[in-house]
Parts: sequence; structure tokens; C-alpha cells
Amino acid sequence: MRKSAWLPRAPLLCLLLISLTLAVVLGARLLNTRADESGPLVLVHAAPITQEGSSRSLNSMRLVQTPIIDGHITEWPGIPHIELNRNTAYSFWGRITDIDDLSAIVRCGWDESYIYLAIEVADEIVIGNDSTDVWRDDGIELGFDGLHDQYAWGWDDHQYTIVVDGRVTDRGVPATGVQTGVQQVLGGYNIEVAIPVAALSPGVPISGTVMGFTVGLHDDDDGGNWDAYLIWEGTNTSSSPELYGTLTFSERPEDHIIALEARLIKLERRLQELMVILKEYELLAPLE
Ligand SMILES: [Ca+2]
Ligand SMILES: [Ca+2]
Ligand SMILES: [Ca+2]
Ligand SMILES: [Ca+2]
Repeated sequence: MRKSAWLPRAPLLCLLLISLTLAVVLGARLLNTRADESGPLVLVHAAPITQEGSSRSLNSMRLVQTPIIDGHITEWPGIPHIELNRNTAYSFWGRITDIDDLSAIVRCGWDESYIYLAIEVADEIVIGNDSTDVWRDDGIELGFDGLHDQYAWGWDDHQYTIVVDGRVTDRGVPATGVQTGVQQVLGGYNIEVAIPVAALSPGVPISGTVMGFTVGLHDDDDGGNWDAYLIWEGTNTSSSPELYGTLTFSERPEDHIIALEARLIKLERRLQELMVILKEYELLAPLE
């Protein structure tokens, strides 16, 4: 009797177990879906990681060898750098899984004519030329307050955007006078930039010159709008220079001497050209 009473209940028990298993599986999927849907526009972190009133600086070194602006960053060993990732950014939005998903190493150098930057970006899926708006694809933003007057709308203030497909804008319109080189590499892409000094400063930088500066990094891994956005110092790269970090210009004494020697050689050549012109003039119109 006991055996026969148990048997009809067995299918019911199996059904109950199957239902419980399905509920657990569906629940887990639902939880995962919610985790994946943490939207790209959610502000995850926007707090200063430096002490109030202070901001970080990138040391810009005088370069004695002019870098070739081609995206091959072989000319930059020994130049100081900053690291931009979700742990070092003042602000970031969206989902960044790890350093291979989105991060960058940024270096800066200068000479009398240009300010140079080399940016190594780690990004496991590179997407360019996907959206009309430059900020929706993979690329970098460079925010400058050249006079360091913390005013955003002067001739010295720029927001350069360089997209991985080569587009370059200044505050959203095609930039002029800025040279860029982009190379896609394994695990990301490299960008080199040369910005005319005259766009940022009324004179040539000297050791100790300081400019307002920040760098932003957009990540698009699935097309359409960006998925993540990092800013080194500040909450945007165009209109709040009071929150930017700085570029501090420096040069080693030996590099200063090399630069002066190069200028002397140029002046000597120019003087020789003038002497030739003067000689020709003397032949045509002898001086009394
Ligand atoms: Ca190069
Ligand atoms: Ca990525
Ligand atoms: Ca300014
Ligand atoms: Ca990407």
C-alpha cells in the first residue's frame, strides 16, 4: 500500500524539481541581463581623486629630435607619461571592464614650433567611421587652456578631437594646422599629434611655462553611440578649464644648448645667403 501511494506522487515531485530549476536559471539570466544593461550614459564616478584645489600635471619635455607624426611612437622613450584609466580618471561614464577595454598612456613634448603628443590607447575592439558625430566612435579629446587663464572661450582655448579613422576637429569643426597620425595596433591604436605653438601661446614656451590641459577618451565597442568615456582631469574637455590639469614645460640644460646650437646654425646659413645677395648687389651697383 505504501509503495502504491508513493508512486503517483513521483511525477509531481519531478515536475516540482524541474520548475524550481527553470526558475533558478531564468532568475540568473534576468540578473545577468540587468548587469549588462548598466547603461553607457550612467555616471559611474565623478569625484576628484586629487586633493581639493590641486590638480595633476603632465611634464612636457623639449624634444631635440622632431617626431615623425605617423602614429608609430618609436621616438618617445624616456619621455614622462600619465596613465588614463578608470582608476586614474577624474570622471568616467559607462562600463569599462578592465584596462584592455579602455585606457591610455599619454606623453607630451615641444619645440619652438609645435607641441607634440603621443597617445597609446588600449581598446580591444576598435571602431571608427561608424557615426557622423566624432565623439560617438573610438577616439581622444585634448582640452587646452593655452594661457592658463581658466577662461574657456579665448583664441588659446581648444578642444581637439582625433578619431581613430583620422578625423580631426576643434570644437566639432574640422581643425586646421594640426597634424595627426593614427596607427591601429594589436589591442588598440596609437595617435601622434603636432599642434602649432601659435594656436596656444603668444610666444615660445620656456622651462616652467604652464598651460591648462586635460585628455578625454571615448570607447565604442558595438557601433552607434559611445559606450564609455574617461576624462583625466575635469568633467568635460571644452568648457570648464578651472577643473583641468596642467602641462608643465621643461627642458634639460643640455637640450637647451642643442636647440640654441641648431638655431645658430640656421642663422649662419641665413647670414651666408645675405652675404651672397650683398655681393651680387655690389657687382651691379659698386659701393663708393
Ligand atoms: Ca612617429
Ligand atoms: Ca573597448
Ligand atoms: Ca583660456
Ligand atoms: Ca572601442
